[in-house]
Amino acid sequence: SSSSSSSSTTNPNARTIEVFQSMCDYYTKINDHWRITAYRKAITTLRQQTAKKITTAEEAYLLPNIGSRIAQKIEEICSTNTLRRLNYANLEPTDKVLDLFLKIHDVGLARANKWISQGHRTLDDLLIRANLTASQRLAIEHYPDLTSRIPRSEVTQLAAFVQREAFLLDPDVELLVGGSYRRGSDSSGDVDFIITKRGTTSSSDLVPFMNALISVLYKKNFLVATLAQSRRESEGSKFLGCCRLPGPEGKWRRIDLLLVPETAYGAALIYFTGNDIFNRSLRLLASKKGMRLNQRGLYKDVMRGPKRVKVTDGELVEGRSERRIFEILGVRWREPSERWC
Ligand code: DCP
Ligand code: MG
Ligand code: MN
Repeated sequence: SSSSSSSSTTNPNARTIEVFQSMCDYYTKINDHWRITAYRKAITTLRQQTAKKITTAEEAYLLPNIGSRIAQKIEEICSTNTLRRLNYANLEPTDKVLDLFLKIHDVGLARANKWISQGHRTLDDLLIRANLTASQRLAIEHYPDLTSRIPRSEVTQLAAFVQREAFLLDPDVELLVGGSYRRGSDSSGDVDFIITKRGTTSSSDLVPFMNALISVLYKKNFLVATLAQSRRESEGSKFLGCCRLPGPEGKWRRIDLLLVPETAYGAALIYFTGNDIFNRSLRLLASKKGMRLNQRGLYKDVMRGPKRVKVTDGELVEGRSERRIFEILGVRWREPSERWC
């Protein structure tokens, strides 16, 4: 998702950004493009206000890309620490149910509306009466855990646990946490591991390692669920599941393991560092230059038909190096912390 909270450099507007992000997540789920854009632009502006907390509508309105309605919301957040609109009690009854269902991991608008049309109104309704996949059932049973964000310090601990076990299996394998964590976020929706090893040319080279890692992490009671898994090269080899820190306090957290050959590491780093908007703009830029960027590499001589529809794949120009991809695209290097959109 696009979720992210404040930057770890503790921006004085962190709370406002966090509330706006929740609004953004909600509007993303219900496909309200106009509001998504408005909140995203406001978040970008607030991120740049690193020296000053914006507290009044007047000063907010003077900033770029902030209209009068958003400006009023900034003031409301600063005086009440929240937004009435965000408060569960102020949503329309049908909105409340929709909001509840949309927060279930991997549930979109179509699925949520279908459940509502079938008469379901609560999580218990779903657990008792709806036809659920195993993953949906797990996501609902662990709803409070899986819908709360993971503090940065906990992501660091979760990462250390995985990295330790990985090192014991194969010290040459590299595991890096991408996603919002690599962008410096104070909290994350999940933990995104990008896994590679020197000398690999296909993600299937890493599948035996991943299988061994998953098995040992289950044995240590760190992994608690598998939501999806793919070992095929075409879809990218990955594992999506849930994990928890040892001890009674350990909450269920979403974890993604992505296997990447060294030959595609740079392109994969760009993709899995995000954010999604930043990725979209880099891809569009590549396409305007007659190239194509995806999580495997930057390609040239891509044949395109009408409406930029790709006809041929083209030839790989660069996959290994993140920096080289930026250079070839002709864009200045952006540190992960500068890739918020
Ligand atoms: N990504 C993308 N397009 C998507 C989904 C993901 O480009 N539709 C990329 C960019 C994301 C990265 O994958 O940054 C990881 O996806 P996440 O959903 O885990 O998003 P983040 O890590 O950025 O945020 P969160 O803190 O919510 O996990
Ligand atoms: Mg993530
Ligand atoms: Mn993820």
